[in-house]
Amino acid sequence: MSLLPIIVAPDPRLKKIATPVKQVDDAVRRLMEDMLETMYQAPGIGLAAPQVGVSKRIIVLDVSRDEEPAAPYRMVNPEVTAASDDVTVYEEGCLSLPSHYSEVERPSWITVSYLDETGMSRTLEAEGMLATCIQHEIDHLDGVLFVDHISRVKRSMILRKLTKAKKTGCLPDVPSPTPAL
Ligand code: GNR
Ligand code: NI
Repeated sequence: MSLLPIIVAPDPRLKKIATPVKQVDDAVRRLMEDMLETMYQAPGIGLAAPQVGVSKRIIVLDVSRDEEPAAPYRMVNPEVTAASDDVTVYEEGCLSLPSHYSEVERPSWITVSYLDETGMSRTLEAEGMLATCIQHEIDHLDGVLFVDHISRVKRSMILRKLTKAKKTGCLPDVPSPTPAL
């Protein structure tokens, strides 16, 4: 297992629409294990492949509390198939927007379909923090960050501060992969 560098916004790699996975193979399973290790170490409650520079529709999450047993989810090609009309507001954070938090309104419960790590099709009904986190992670697969759900003024302020932090070397610079010749 290995830790993967997490990309911090603003970065064009966080704005791309990720590609569906064709086969849940060993490479996909290994990536999900590395993503879980990276997420737990951060620490975070979710992580999407585009955040580690992989433009594929893969997310991992674990919203269990510290005193509870670990409850990792590994989801390939996740899709929200139903969502409640009623909404809840959570104070959201994002590993790609370090040190910034904002209240975001999302459907209170959702039904999500996905492939698990064996390639088996599954359906999950989620509410509370789990529902919020799944929606936050699927947003990443569509190039959407939580700041895209808040006012333009707040969004610009957060992105400007992150740009400045990167320029002053206060945030790691994750190198783009060398293009293949
Ligand atoms: O660690 C995280 N916490 C969090 C809190 C509220 C709503 C969503 C999240 S997800 C975030 C990790 C992350 O950036 N996942 O993409
Ligand atoms: Ni995030």
